[in-house]
Amino acid sequence: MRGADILARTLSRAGVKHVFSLSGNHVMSVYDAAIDADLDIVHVRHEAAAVHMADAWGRLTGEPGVALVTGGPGHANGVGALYTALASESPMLLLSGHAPLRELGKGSFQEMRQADMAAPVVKAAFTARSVDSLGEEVARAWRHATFGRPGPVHLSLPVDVLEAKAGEAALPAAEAFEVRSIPLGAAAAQAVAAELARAERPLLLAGPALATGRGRGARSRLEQACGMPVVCMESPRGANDPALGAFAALLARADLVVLLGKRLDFTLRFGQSPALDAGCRIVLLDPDPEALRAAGYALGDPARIALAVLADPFEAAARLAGTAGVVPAEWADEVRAALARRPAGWTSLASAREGALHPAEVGRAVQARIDRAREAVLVADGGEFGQWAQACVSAPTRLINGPGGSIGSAVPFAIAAKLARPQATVIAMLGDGAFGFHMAEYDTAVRARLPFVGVVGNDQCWNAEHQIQLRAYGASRARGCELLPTRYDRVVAALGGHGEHVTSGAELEPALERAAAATQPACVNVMIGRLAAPAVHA
Ligand SMILES: Cc1ncc(C[n+]2csc(CCOP(=O)(O)OP(=O)(O)O)c2C)c(N)n1
Ligand SMILES: [Mg+2]
Repeated sequence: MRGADILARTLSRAGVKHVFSLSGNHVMSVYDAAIDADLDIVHVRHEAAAVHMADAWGRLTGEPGVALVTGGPGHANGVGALYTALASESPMLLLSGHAPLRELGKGSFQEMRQADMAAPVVKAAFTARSVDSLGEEVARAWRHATFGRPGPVHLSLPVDVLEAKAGEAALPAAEAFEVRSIPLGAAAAQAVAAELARAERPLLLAGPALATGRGRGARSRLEQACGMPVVCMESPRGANDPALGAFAALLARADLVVLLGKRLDFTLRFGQSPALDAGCRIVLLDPDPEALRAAGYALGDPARIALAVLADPFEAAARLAGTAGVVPAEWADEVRAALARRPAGWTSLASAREGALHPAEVGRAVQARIDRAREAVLVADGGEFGQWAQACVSAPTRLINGPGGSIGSAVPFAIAAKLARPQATVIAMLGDGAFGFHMAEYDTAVRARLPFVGVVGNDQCWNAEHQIQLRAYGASRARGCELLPTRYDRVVAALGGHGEHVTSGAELEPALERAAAATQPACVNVMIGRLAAPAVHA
């Protein structure tokens, strides 16, 4: 076998069926090997899209998504998108072709220190050293991506390693993909349960890992045990994420906060008052000692740390579900009510302007469509429109940009979601700015026959930044953030998809219906007003 065969068969042994990829000289042997290893290649139009797809796959399935790109510029194009996967704690692999080891230092074609370039945006980055160790190196990358706090791992694949020969013995055994967890010990679980029992107003906060498909089961068991929601925080807006309703006011009143793999970072204002009460005690459960250290440093006052324990968020949630008791019912009701709170006026919000809809109108129509679907995935992306989407629309499965706060990933996310959940209605709501990043991926969706519905909130603007200009510098200096009333629906139609253009409320529902029924990927291009993101107050 060539190294390329070992790689492809190792992935296949790990259970990989699809690889998100953009071709290149360095990896064509892997394309060849993929045929015999029965790996499907989703061939994209930009390497960053392949990384976003692997990210979405990781979040939805809990198994690492795999992106395969070529060396040098292909790798460089992909690296930027790892930022989002790292912040969202998404297990995935970026596999990049690489100049041959025998030519390093001589000026090889596309020679670059690829692992160094990826290092700041991954859990680990390394370069395969030999064909004999390649299988084990891939398995190690696989384990590392899911171990502890999940995240992206990079492995560079030198051409001469991919082309060298080795025997069957170089293939890793099935056990090589088993990931050991960091359990929450019984004594520690009892101690957390005791803290919870003592508290009057406790809160359970989860990081992005528990918001994924893999986290859902453990989370809901813990919710049942405590009689209270586990609050997933996966927005850079922290407690002010409009999807969390009026949660910020409640957080400020808590007397105990249990962080299940949730970082005590800027999203929690480092635990300081007034975001948290100055007397609020903190339980830190985290698989990463560095995160425990940073939390202690951010908090400043060791007396506020009730407990700090090294544990997987998944394991911790599962174990606590068996030990923790029910929290005071009145408080639990308050938590539920705060999360559900939306201003009463929202149900009737409508645009006052001819030819432009209110984002909340769009949200209501999408919610109605999602409610009629047997299974649905919601993707939200962009600035102010993305915030409206998150505030107005909910779905059993949701993918957002995450704490990294990067825009532009929605189209690749939606494509990967349709591949992971073929039966689901996949709807991506995204701003016109965000749409521009990866609109060429509609071509990928057409070729791969992965229909989804992209709903573009077209305000002809990078509105989130325009709103900053209005607030900080005044209307007369709000310049340079305009876009055009572009017919993105026609762009999608030109790529072989289905396009709808919506300029009035009456057109919206029928257009969404046709888009959802289309056999091709669809774009519903909705002209909207330039509204600031919503804020929900207590
Ligand atoms: C990769 C990246 N680049 C830039 C930004 C800054 N940014 C945040 S929101 C936004 C505007 C997005 O415009 P659009 O998608 O049209 O949404 P709108 O705010 O107009 O509703 C920009 C430029 C970012 N968050 N991520
Ligand atoms: Mg916009």
